[in-house]
Amino acid sequence: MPQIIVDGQAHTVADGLSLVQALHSIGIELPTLCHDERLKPTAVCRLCLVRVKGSAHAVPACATPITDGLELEARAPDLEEARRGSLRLLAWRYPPDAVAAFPDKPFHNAIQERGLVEELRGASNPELVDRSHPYIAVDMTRCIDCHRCVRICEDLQGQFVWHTLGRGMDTRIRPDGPTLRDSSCVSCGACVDTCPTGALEDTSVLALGTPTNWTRTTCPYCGTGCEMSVGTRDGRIVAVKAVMDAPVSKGHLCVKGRYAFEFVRADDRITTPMIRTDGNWRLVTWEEALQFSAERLQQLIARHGADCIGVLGSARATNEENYLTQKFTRVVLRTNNVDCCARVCHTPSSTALKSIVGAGFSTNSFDDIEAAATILVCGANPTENHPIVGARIKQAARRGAALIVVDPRAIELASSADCHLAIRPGTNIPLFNAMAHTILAEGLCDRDFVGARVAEFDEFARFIDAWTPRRAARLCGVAADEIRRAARLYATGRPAMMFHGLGMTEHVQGTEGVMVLVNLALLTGNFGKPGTGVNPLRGQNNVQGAAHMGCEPKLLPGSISIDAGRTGFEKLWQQQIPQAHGLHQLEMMDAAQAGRLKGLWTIGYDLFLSNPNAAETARALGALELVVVQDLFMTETARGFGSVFLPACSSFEKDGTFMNAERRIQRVRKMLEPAGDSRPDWEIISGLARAMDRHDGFQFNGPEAIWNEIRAGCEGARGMTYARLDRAGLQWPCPSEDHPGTPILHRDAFPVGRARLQTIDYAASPEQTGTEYPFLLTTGRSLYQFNAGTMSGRTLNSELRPADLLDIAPADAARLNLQDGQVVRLVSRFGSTTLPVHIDCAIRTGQLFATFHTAKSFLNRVTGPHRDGVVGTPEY
Ligand SMILES: Nc1nc2c(c(=O)[nH]1)N[C@H]1C(S)=C(S)[C@@H](COP(=O)(O)OP(=O)(O)OC[C@H]3O[C@@H](n4cnc5c(=O)[nH]c(N)nc54)[C@H](O)[C@@H]3O)O[C@H]1N2
Ligand SMILES: Nc1nc2c(c(=O)[nH]1)N[C@H]1C(S)=C(S)[C@@H](COP(=O)(O)OP(=O)(O)OC[C@H]3O[C@@H](n4cnc5c(=O)[nH]c(N)nc54)[C@H](O)[C@@H]3O)O[C@H]1N2
Ligand SMILES: [Mo]
Repeated sequence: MPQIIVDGQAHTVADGLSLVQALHSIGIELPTLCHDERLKPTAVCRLCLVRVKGSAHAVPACATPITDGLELEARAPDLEEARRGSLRLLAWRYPPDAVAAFPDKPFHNAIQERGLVEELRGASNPELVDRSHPYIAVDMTRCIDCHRCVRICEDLQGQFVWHTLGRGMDTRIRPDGPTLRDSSCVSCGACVDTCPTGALEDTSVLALGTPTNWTRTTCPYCGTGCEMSVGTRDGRIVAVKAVMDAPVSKGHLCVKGRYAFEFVRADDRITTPMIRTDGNWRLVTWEEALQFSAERLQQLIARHGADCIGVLGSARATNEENYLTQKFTRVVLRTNNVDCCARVCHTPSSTALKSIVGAGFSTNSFDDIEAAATILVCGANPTENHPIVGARIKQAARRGAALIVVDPRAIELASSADCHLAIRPGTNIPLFNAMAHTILAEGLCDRDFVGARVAEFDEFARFIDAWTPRRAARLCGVAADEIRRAARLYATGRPAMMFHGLGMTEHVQGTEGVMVLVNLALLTGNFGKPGTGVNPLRGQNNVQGAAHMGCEPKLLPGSISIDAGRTGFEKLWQQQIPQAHGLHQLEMMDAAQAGRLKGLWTIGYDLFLSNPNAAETARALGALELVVVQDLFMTETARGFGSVFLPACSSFEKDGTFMNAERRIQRVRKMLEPAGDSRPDWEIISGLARAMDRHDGFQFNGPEAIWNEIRAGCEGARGMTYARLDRAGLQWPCPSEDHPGTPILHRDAFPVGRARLQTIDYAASPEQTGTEYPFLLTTGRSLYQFNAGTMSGRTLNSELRPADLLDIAPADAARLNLQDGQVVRLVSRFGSTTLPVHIDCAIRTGQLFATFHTAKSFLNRVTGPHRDGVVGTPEY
């Protein structure tokens, strides 16, 4: 730890601090109006000037590195006088009311501490006020030209919203549109976070006041796993801030984490248990709801056997809750019919990875983005769906990493890419086989890696010989030369990292699609090293955890097969695990239609809205005798088919852990009391166990006790105590309390020994275009809304994205004489719906793309019945 001498006194300061941070740590607060630790110092405000011994001029502390023995003056009278002078210049045009309203802003602090409040002379100029944005209030009368907003937008988010206009004293910072609302702003709030004055402010703070309490937790939206600090006041969330030392988000958040929290207090949140009789919901007590559910489950089991019940865990709930869900299913209901929405999402990824390398996880970490020389993004749209990952990839590309994007649409990352392969949907196999062909044909394999760790190379080489880029080009619509170029970039720009999404998995060849990606990484030795690997961008906050905790018909907690884990878990639970194979959730729907499944308990999963081919889902759900829905809101499943509603708590109202896409277990912390009579899912499950006369094994005094049972059952969690998870979490596996967790898997070996290259031929989807159905529709997401929209749809995000849209190419729109925004009827072989069109150059002629975030458009009325051949994931 370095020693520094400040104003004649010696101090030992922590390693790795900037000088500004070091001075702060010893109680010296220098005003640093232009400085933010997330940005490179520009030293323009010159308020943090210090005098280093031996140098003639004062230097800005923000740009001065710490060296051991550094001796400096920080509070000498002449330095203080210079600071006063600079602040005075800023003060004369700054409005005093801003300081009174928000005394804690850095600039306001600096003014007050130096007794300069009297010198504030500015007045608010309505022309510089912009209240167009639902979350961000702009008043550029309060701007002091520190340019932090401009720089953070560029250097953290990779957006270029803020610009300097005008000259001299009339210089103003403005968004790149007429208003902030109509600019290229993606509403991440980084500019508000960094603004040292009142120029940029959260509208929620203006309306509800500054927070009085801050709680660190993990974001409830996607699988990136950003940690955030939630500010509350009078029992209500009023603001969210990024956490600087968060391992994934590193002081950044996206619009959902930062702003989309108001759903917790939505008026239509269901907070009392309900039972439906003769079509009408009736409010009941918890005792009645649990007793009723227990009796109905017991009756059905008595009549039809345990396998007539299915249970769906929630990718939105905690690990502890999903662990209890599958334990309840297996030992109380006595069936393996338990699954979660990983099935419709990344089960193909985990299955492909598990079968080839032996572990069904992302192999690397988000920190590898900065280590990779090449990044290949396939069938994923990170700037909208995993925005913090997207921003990090954009910054890596700006710094010179090669970027390859394989996506039918010109997604935002395509504009930063060295190579965008606009593949025809459903043809990943030919394209990636042809890339493998090129790698072999041009001698770009990593011979050493293949020789040491890969199996069946010769068979693969014979097979792949036929997959020439020319042959693939005819199928996938990408020119042969482009395929070769991408293959060369990926194979020679090592280390090369891959990210993939649903454009790989939600296909009839979804699992096989991921397998052909794994082939590429094996051939080029891109495993087990920093900046490499195959990395599925997992969907929801805890979808990785839900499946990993055993909400999977064939797997027990820790993702081990029932055969391998049976003895251990039977001992831990003091109960037998049923022998019969469980059904996955689409098989449950088939079984319901066939009359074999009679009851379903769905926890935090709106399957009627979210599963494909809604007419079929409706027939299945309609055939059930009991549908228990446990959610925050009246989902479409509950509205259409629910028999009992058990109101659950959101993650702001309970404790526990989530597991993100890079296998990181992080803490979730309660900062609000449960709304109304709602309860945490784990308590509801324990309550239902009690109602079914099962006390043993379901009595816990809190989530930590459940977690400790998980640690007892799973070797990979053994070293992760709640105390160790407290900040930043730990990455699975972490087998002992002195183990640091595992950022990179398969460093020296694969769990399977040698990994086998896969020879996979192309099988076209049965769903093809023709004269009657000329358009090929794919469905996906948009930045501002999240999945079923139950949460994001109950926030001001709905002002930013009010409806689902059908993206159509300009040429097709012109041919059909469609105007932007016009509502159209969309008809498929399976159903129809109506929604507005959006004319979009990012999409090719003959293709359509729609989001599925609202019940109003109910996109899954038009999606079809085709499924992945290995694990049943729908072809969305
Ligand atoms: N804002 C927001 N973020 C989210 C979600 C959300 O609803 N909203 N949902 C979360 C969830 S649950 C998930 S699973 C993730 C999903 O995140 P992504 O995997 O990024 O999901 P999609 O938006 O469905 O994007 C899939 C991409 O695949 C492309 N594609 C379609 N067909 C093909 C093909 O045949 N080949 C290739 N190579 N590409 C193809 C599409 O054009 C699209 O850009 O996002 C999570 N994050
Ligand atoms: N057309 C089309 N359809 C798709 C897809 C697609 O690409 N295209 N993608 C599919 C994919 S990848 C996914 S993951 C699914 C997502 O489908 P869903 O899982 O239905 O969608 P989510 O919005 O994630 O909602 C889960 C539910 O959890 C509730 N919830 C939130 N927190 C908690 C909690 O702590 N406890 C409980 N009990 N409930 C909670 C929410 O209110 C919400 O109703 O959609 C699938 N559907
Ligand atoms: Mo998902």
